[in-house]
Amino acid sequence: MESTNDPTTERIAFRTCPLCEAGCGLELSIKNEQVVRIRGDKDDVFSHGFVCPKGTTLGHLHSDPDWLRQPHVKRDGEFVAVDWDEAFAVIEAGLMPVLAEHGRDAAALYLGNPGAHSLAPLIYNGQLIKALGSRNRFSASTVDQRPKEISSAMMFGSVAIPVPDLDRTDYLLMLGANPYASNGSLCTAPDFPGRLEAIQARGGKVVCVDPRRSETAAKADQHVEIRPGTDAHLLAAIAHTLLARGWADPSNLADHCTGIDDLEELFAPYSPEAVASICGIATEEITTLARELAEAPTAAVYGRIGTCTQEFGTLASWLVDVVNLLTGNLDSVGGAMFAKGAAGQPSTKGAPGEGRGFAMGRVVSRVSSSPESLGEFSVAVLAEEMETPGDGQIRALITVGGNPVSSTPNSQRLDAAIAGLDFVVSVDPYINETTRHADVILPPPTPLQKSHYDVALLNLAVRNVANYSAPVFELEDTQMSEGEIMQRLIALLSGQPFADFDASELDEMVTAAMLASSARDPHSKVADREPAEMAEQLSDSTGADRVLEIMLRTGPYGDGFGADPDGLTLERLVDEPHGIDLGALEPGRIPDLLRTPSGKVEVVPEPLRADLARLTASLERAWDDEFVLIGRRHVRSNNSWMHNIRVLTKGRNRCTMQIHPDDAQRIGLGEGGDATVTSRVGSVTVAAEITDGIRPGVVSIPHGFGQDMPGVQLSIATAYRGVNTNVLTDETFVDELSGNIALNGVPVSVAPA
Ligand SMILES: Nc1nc2c(c(=O)[nH]1)N[C@H]1C(S)=C(S)[C@@H](COP(=O)(O)OP(=O)(O)OC[C@H]3O[C@@H](n4cnc5c(=O)[nH]c(N)nc54)[C@H](O)[C@@H]3O)O[C@H]1N2
Ligand SMILES: Nc1nc2c(c(=O)[nH]1)N[C@H]1C(S)=C(S)[C@@H](COP(=O)(O)OP(=O)(O)OC[C@H]3O[C@@H](n4cnc5c(=O)[nH]c(N)nc54)[C@H](O)[C@@H]3O)O[C@H]1N2
Ligand code: SF4
Ligand SMILES: [Mo]
Repeated sequence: MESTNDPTTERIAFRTCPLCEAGCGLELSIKNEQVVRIRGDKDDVFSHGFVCPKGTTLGHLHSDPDWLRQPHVKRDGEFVAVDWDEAFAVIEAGLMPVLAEHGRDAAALYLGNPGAHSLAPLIYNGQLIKALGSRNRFSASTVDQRPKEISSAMMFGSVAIPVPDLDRTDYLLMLGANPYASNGSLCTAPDFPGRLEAIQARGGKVVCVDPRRSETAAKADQHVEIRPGTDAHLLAAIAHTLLARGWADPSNLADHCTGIDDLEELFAPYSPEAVASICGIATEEITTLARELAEAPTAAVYGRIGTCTQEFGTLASWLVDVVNLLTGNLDSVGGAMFAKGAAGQPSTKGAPGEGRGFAMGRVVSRVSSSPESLGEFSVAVLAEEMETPGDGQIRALITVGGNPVSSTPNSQRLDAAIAGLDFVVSVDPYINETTRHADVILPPPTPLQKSHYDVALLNLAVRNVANYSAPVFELEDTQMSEGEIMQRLIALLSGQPFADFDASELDEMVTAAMLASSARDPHSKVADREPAEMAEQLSDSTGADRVLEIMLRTGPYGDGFGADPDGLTLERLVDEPHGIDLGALEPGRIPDLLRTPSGKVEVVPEPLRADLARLTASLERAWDDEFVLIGRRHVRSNNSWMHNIRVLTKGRNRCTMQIHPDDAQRIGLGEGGDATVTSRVGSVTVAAEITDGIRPGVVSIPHGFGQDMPGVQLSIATAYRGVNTNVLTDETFVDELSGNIALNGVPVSVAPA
């Protein structure tokens, strides 16, 4: 950052955009402490100047009058602004007695999506979980990527998710992803659209499997208009074809795999003929996809939200990697590869090529025995755990950057359940659908007031890069850093007397613990070193930055506290505001990255073998729902929380129900006419958008709208015409193996309102 003391002189600052997974570099022009312009940072080592409409609005977000700048507590049903000491005192007085009387499980924690994009939650959520000590932990992951995490962890032993090698592949088969709108997910690739066009420009092919002609499908070389929820069938048929025709060649990994030989028999029932009418895809088209994947010099299959948030989500996620393996493209240049982030990558810790593997369902939920995975229960059971009396009933809720009332299924039920709780705390900047129920809201500073490093997303990137951003603006007097908010919450939950809170003492404790644990790890580059000697070498970083510094220095590119003087440090990153390029993804990460007990890729994990029976049974199903509901995203939205930015919401209504002309005509629905959509759990009335860009029998409504609930204080968002599609999604319609919600393929009826 160029600094000047005269605020009227324009200054330039660089930072990573935290809004979506692309992590674009931004160049901000600032005058009089206001953002006057944001554009893409053309020198960013990864995004090279790309920016989307959302990224340019960070200044608007920063100055949004509805973004809370100090804590709020509810008094007589109204929110009033208070200072931080008072806010924490109210939490102490309101929450701690609930825990004392009913036990720690009486409080639930819900961690939302911005926690994957914000350094403090990334660093402190784990400690918050420990300090709370409740089994009732939930997150947005079970309305998102949990199936992929599970299938990867079962195959590779830790949550190491392969990403398509976009910049080198010759053939990309993408299912249930629309990066022209989303800018990519579980695949960090700024300017994802440009990278797709580059595949085409170098003579490669892009195939998009989607029930809608999404922006991505429209640009692809081929659009496969699949029936929602049948990606696992399609992929199993592709695997079947590769094996039956002798096109499979997994020889690059054969020595490191166990179970490959079982695949042919397992997929025997899935001939293209057997699945064609289920998927709504011609037999020859399926065979051709298999042949093209096998013949392409390099090819990658990539599945995203449409393949996860559906009935067979874990199977579909697993099959993506099975097909990549069978075509010889797993862990291979141009195929599906593993990123090696500079910090926070589980597969670079511990002994290479061995581990304890992955287990789930170690505990089950109290009311309906839903299995835990990665330490959490599915949000499917959040409402019932609040409603059902008895030992272990949830009576209090802590949300950190989450809006479950908008984002999770059967919203109206969860809304009512949260309204009945004894105490709610939200670490959140807005008074929205969920936080309107809070007794205390602890608002974090705006993105431009925080430091940033993508601990999670850079481990899913199509290049190895590291990029740190310093805060652009200082905190106002009434604000507290998100890290300190979380540290104070952690201290309070740990029973530390409030007056004794000392952030620097906490930093020392965390530092000592981290350094000691690295020194104890015989595979770490600081094995057997003296923690105190390393601590002396630390910069003056504090809080989350301090933790990041240790992660970077002990990480795969780190300086190891002097062991490798050319290695990465936080200070080096601070000096490179455009980021540091650490090179293209490396092939041959297997077997070292494996953490399975066998030391091999578990090609057919037992739970997936068992779940295949469910898929096989579905081959006999009628598949004749009148209508099924799916979602979609628009480039100007960001889940439920960016509709308060006027420049993003102006223009045409984007919260419409897309429906095919034949369907609209049959039920007597005109363009723009109101349609009533009804599912098992709820009903909404929404404007129809008639388009032949959607499969007959399918309707699509985007999520994240409907901010007009009483008590919401989002002046622009509440005025927007829109409905909450999660009033329709159904908490009992899940991917059974993972418990992940099937947000797509929900049976609904549609009629003119
Ligand atoms: N602009 C914008 N960007 C975002 C977000 C946002 O809200 N707005 N959210 C961010 C988040 S949290 C995430 S997780 C990512 C998600 O990123 P993506 O996975 O790219 O999500 P979508 O853009 O919703 O695209 C999903 C596509 O799947 C299709 N689909 C639905 N059901 C099925 C099915 O059964 N099978 C197949 N094959 N396709 C199906 C839909 O029609 C849609 O086109 O986006 C991130 N980026
Ligand atoms: N029907 C349907 N539903 C869906 C989806 C879908 O495709 N279809 N997609 C699902 C997906 S992929 C996801 S990830 C979830 C998202 O689910 P959630 O994470 O529950 O919801 P978000 O809309 O992302 O809300 C984020 C919350 O964080 C707050 N916030 C914003 N920035 C910050 C910050 O810096 N710090 C803190 N502490 N808080 C902040 C916002 O005010 C908001 O309350 O939604 C899911 N819901
Ligand atoms: S694509 Fe994502 S990261 Fe890039 S500018 Fe847009 S919102 Fe920000
Ligand atoms: Mo997500």
